[in-house]
Order: sequence, then structure tokens, then C-alpha cells
Amino acid sequence: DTAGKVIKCKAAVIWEKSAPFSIEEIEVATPKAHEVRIKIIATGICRSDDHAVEGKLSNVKFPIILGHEAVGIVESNGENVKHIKPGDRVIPLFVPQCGQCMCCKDSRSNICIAAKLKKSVGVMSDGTTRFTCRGKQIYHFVNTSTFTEYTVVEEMAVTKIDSGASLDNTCLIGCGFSTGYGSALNTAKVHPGSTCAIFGLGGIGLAVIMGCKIAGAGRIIGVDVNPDKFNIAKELGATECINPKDYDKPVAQVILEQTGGGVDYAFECVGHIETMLAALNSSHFAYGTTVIVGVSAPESTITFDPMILLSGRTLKGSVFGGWKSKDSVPQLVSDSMAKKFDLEKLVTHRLPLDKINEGFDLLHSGKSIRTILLV
Ligand code: NAD
Ligand code: FXY
Ligand code: ZN
Ligand code: ZN
Repeated sequence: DTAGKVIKCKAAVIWEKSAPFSIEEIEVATPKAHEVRIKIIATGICRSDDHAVEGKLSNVKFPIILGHEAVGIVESNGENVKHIKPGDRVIPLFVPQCGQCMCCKDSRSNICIAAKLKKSVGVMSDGTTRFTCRGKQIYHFVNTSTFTEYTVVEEMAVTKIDSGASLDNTCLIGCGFSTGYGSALNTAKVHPGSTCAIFGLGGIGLAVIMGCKIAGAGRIIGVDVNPDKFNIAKELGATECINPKDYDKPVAQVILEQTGGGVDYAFECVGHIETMLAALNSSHFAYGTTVIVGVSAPESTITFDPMILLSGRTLKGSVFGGWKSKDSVPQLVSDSMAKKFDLEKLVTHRLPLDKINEGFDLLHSGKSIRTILLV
């Protein structure tokens, strides 16, 4: 029985910016009040983890334990944890839902104030961390930190899921699947018969396609500079795919020409300013909506003629697909168990946690969609 004791276990630590993952023995402290200690079973590799390694996410501090897309089992609770008990299957939530703040209480938003999206400093609410390694404090990542056998999160950043849910690809509901799927359904609110363009066909963009398809979109245009992604995009519902490298004019112009004036909904799932502008410029005047999902480098800015918006386009952003996390994740898990969508389509590789660096190599080479690390 480990409850009430410090746990020594294995984790993948990043000691400094751009360094490889180092498999280490760490100590995981007991959870304090309102905190939950979780045994991680499976965790996916998302491009945001790679952004963090490369110092492209604001306020990430090293050394750190990354990872935020996971499924696991509660090992023990701190005091005053109300709705979760040891043994429960859970998904950690990189966007928490405190239920008390003005954003949680407002039906228009899923971004809880406690998410501290732009100023998360990698510590728990008491200002300390629950991880140490070689005598040093190790920082947490976006309320989760899942590239480890055990983690500690706030109760508001974890939700109980069905006790029969798989302890494998269900991890994708913790980020990639839900982010893309919800961007189509909640943020864009794709309507039947509409035309959609998806820039970037990684885990996020492909999940957007799954959402567009379920919403009944008539045309779904996948855009990627890596044509190896086109088969899977079409299998999931893309009606056509465009490689910008095949044209000597801007891809937005190609899309305007092929759609008779632009798309109803454009999604940016890369994280580059150029593709954000291309998405915006490929949306139809008078009613087109563009959703930014990709995360750009800190301090980057975007410039465009305001006439773009004045003439009827809408530009918005979406974090975690607009889902209020604690409320929605259990239902998404149930929908997955009911085969409403197939998470396995997004999984290309499985590796043990020890081989995490190979998993990131696969992401860099463009060979993987999602790699699941089995912890
Ligand atoms: P990924 O690397 O698997 O996919 C990105 C895709 O974009 C790749 O297929 C790549 O070939 C393609 N691409 C690169 N340059 C391109 C270009 N110029 N034009 C068209 N396609 C191009 O990444 P992912 O895990 O799918 O994540 C995508 C983005 O979404 C990242 O920036 C990530 O940080 C972000 N993200 C945001 C949220 C959120 O809540 N908003 C959640 C998860 C991930
Ligand atoms: O991939 C999932 N989450 C990222 C770590 C952060 C996404 C939103 C960042 C907004 C500042
Ligand atoms: Zn992610
Ligand atoms: Zn809140």
C-alpha cells in the first residue's frame, strides 16, 4: 500500500530546453488537500509537448515532466477530495474546471481561470511541486505531467470516467481527439452541407475532420505539406486533399478557386502564423469562420487588413475544443465506448515509456499521428 507514502518511480524528465528525455527515478510526494495522485497507464505524444521541449510554450520551466494526454487509475487522495476515490479510472485535464470562477459559470467558455493558460508556472496551488529527482525540484506541466508512472494533480484537473473504459487509446480524449472534434462541433459549429478546410493533418486536424464529418459537412478539404497524411484524412472523411507545395500560387487562392469563393469553416491545426493567415484568407466573405487551434510561438503576432473581418468573416480560437472539461470528458469516453467515433484511427504507434525519445523522433519525421506510451 503506497497511500500516505512518498512513491519512488520512473519518469521521463526534460532537464533543459531542447534536451532529450531522460528516464529517471523520481520521488512523487503525497497529495495535499484537494489533490489526487494518479498511476498513469497510457499517455499520448502531442505536438504541444514538443513545443514545450523547444521552449515554444510560454512560461514552461525546466527541469520538467511533460505530457498531458493520459488515462490512469487513482492511487490515493489528499484531504477534502470529494468526487474521486482510489481505484477510479480517470483522465487528467490540462484545462481544469473549478466550477466556481466566472468563466466556469458562463456557458460561453470552457477556459477556467485556474487554467492560468498563459502564466502557468509549473507549481501546485501552494507554490511547490510534488516531484523531485536527484535532490532537485521538478516542475509540473499544464496541470497534468503524465510522462511518469505517478503524477499529482488538483481535483479540479481530473475527472472520473467509466470503469470499463480502455486504459489505452482513451488517453486521446485527454487532448488530441477532444480538441479537434470539439473545435468543429463546439467552436465552429459546423453545419450540414457546409464546406470545411483543415490546415494540418496531425492528431488535431484529423480529429477536426472526424467532427466535420459527424456534423454532416458536404466538403472537407484537408491541407498538409506532407502528402503521407492524405490517406488517413480521406479515410476519416476528407473529400479532397491539397498539398500547397503542388501549386505556384498561395494555397488560400487555390481554395477560393476550388470552392467558388471560400469555405464556410477553416481550421488552423499547425501552429504557424502563415497557415493562420492562409486559413483566414480561404474563408468566404460575408459568413466564413476561421478557428485557430494550433499554438504559435510566444510573442508571435499576426497582421491582416481589418477589411477581412469587416466584410463578414469571423476569427476565433479554441482550447480543448471548447469542452468544459470535467463535465464533458466522461460523456466523450462513453461516446467512444459506444463506437460513435474510433480513437484507434489516430493511433499509429505504441511504445514503452522508456522509448519516449523514439516517439518524438517519429513525430519529427512526420511518420506518426499519435504514439501512445504505455507506462
Ligand atoms: P502534428 O505535428 O501531429 O500535426 C501538424 C501537421 O501540420 C503535420 O501533419 C504537418 O505536416 C502539418 N504542417 C506543417 N506545416 C504545414 C503547412 N505549412 N501547411 C499545412 N500543413 C502543415 O501536431 P498536432 O499534435 O496535431 O498539433 C497541432 C497543433 O495544435 C500544435 O500547434 C499543437 O500545439 C496544437 N494544439 C492545440 C490545442 C488546443 O487546445 N488549442 C491542443 C492540442 C494541440
Ligand atoms: O496541447 C494541449 N495544450 C497545450 C499545452 C496548450 C494549449 C493552449 C495554450 C494557450 C495559451
Ligand atoms: Zn495536446
Ligand atoms: Zn473555473
